[in-house]
Amino acid sequence: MSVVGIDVGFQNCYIAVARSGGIETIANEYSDRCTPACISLASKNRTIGNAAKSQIITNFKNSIHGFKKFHGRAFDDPFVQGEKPKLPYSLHKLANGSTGIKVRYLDEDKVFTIEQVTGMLLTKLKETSESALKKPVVDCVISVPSFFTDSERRSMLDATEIAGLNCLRLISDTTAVALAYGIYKQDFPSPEEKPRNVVFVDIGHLSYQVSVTSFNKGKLKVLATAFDPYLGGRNFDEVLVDHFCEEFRSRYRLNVKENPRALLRLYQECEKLKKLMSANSSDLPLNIECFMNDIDVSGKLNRGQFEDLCAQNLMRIEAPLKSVLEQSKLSRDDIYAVEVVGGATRIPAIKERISKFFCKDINTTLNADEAVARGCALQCAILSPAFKVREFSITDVVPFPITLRWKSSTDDSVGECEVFSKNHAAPFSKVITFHKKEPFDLEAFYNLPQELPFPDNRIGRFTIQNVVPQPNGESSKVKVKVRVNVHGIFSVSGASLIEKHKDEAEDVVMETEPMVQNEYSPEEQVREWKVSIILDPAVDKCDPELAEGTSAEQGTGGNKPKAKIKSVDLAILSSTLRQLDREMLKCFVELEGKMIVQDKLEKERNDAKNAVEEYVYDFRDKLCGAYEKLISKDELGSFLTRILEDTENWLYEEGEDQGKQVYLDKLAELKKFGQPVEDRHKELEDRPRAFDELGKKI
Ligand code: ATP
Ligand code: K
Ligand code: MG
Repeated sequence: MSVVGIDVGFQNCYIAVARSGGIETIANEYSDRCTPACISLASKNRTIGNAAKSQIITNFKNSIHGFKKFHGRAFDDPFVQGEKPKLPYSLHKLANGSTGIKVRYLDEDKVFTIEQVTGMLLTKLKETSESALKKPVVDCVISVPSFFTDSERRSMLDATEIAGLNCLRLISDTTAVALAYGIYKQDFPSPEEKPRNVVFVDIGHLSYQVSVTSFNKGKLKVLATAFDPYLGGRNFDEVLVDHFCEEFRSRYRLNVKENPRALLRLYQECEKLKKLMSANSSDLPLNIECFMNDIDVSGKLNRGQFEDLCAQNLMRIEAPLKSVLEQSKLSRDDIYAVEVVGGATRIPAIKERISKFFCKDINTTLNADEAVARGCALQCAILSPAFKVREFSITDVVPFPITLRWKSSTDDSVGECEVFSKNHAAPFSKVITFHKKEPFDLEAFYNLPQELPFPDNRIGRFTIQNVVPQPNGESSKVKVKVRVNVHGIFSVSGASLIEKHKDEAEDVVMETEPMVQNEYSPEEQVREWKVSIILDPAVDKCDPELAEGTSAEQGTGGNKPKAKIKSVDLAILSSTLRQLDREMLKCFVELEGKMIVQDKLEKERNDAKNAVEEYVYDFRDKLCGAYEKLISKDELGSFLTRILEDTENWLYEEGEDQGKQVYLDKLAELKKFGQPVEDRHKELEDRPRAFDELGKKI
């Protein structure tokens, strides 16, 4: 079983794996531990990661980047519409209203769903981990922003499935960081002591996340999270880009924003400048040659000016910090440490703001780029039966309160109940009891839409099927289990109808239970509902079914006399927001497989072509060197002109774009001439060596 953690960033992805020595962040084929979240499509293949990033400008219409936030979103979503004009590639409205991406691939116009695009990225990350671990990788833990809603999380899980991964848990970025921070620490307060509270801040390219987490020995509990989903390094790049666009307009009369290539180049240069400014406060130059209309442009800026330009962005640093303190009801004195990660926290003005807010120095104990991936790998190791990890329990929070709504069976009234409050522990299950005579619908939604960074507050509709009245015509008791699972996704995970037997009618178990007054009963016209049992004490068990099963016993059992009741499981029909059709998902899995094969074949074809080219160059070098004395003038002439030169010309013309076998044949043909010369050379080489060895023996 593989133990792999993946940080899928808006800009940068990192992979950490567990090996015998512990958790390690791994490098890709470019010896880079960062793989850019970038995919470039072309007429013969796809390139993903570093190679794709280098094509952002040359193949700008078909190089996809900055797509993480399209997960689970409608095409008409205001964020998607806001991004659209800024993107060099095209977005496309899919039949189900979701956001698709339109590119030219294999010489055809193709539309990919966002799950497919992230699936491609994950395929690459999977391959990178497989070559590091030298075995197949399936199981993994993947990070998502803490503020991702259900439809975003589900969409992310679908992407992992397309890539052939089995995601054991979607974990919040800041929770992964908390785990990476806490698991090795030995000096936490014991369970009965006051916990140690640590604030974690992660500012990436798109988003800003904060959590406050309490630690005791062997456990962490997230107390609250806060965020600015649209504040990250990118906003600072944008300020610089706008500044220089203005400057170049007045100085050079250039309209940069109308030229996608130039704009992309300016973005890249501004990002470089921004990074340089984190380490230097003096004037720094920005120079781009042949920028537009053959004009070279230049400019300069210093950190002070940069900070003035970014004042609006910097002002947004405080709100989430204030929010976590308020939510957790902690004061600044209760905070033991403030740990920052994420690339954008390297901006000195950001660090200053955070430090000033907490009236304390901030810590950079963790690797700013790799902490999330490491936390994911640690979570994967904890969940893996194959790995021994120190006992460590992780309790996360529900970021947005969740409410269920249903229609009364007797009149037009509507019942509502907040089943998970804000910052409720997660994963978690609860049982709610209804009195019903027929199948009914439960509608789940986020009840504080103003807190959501997502414009649609629906979660889904769950129909409890096969509900029938009791034999005497009365309502049946229906127990419905609701759950926020390990991925932070809400579901109605089970329902059962409690059958009372006639002769035991008086022996009603619920009457002896203290919870009876809390039950929802349409007959009484009270909009009361009951969250009767708290389940799931084993919060980080990997098998959610098991965790539920065991704790359900606890709840209904207790020390009360067992009633003679029979419970019948009921089927549930769920339909969730922007749910990807399962048949469609199967097709996408297949398609991804085909594209992987296509990429592999194209790579082999290219390798075969390169081998011909290399043979030509290598042989020519040797003919003028080591082989010179081995062949006659005539032979040399025919080699140089007839064979090598002809082949080289062929490679530029007819041989430019051939199948793999053609190149293999070409190479074999070349070798037929070359091999005898090589053999002669080898023989000559070996002769003195043989003498030497003979000499040694004597
Ligand atoms: P997100 O977490 O929002 O999904 P991400 O995880 O891809 O995004 P990170 O890799 O944490 O983002 O950070 C990338 C951002 O950090 C970029 O905007 C990058 O320019 C910025 N950054 C990296 N190094 C520095 C630096 N030295 N100074 C300023 N900014 C930096
Ligand atoms: K990252
Ligand atoms: Mg990140």
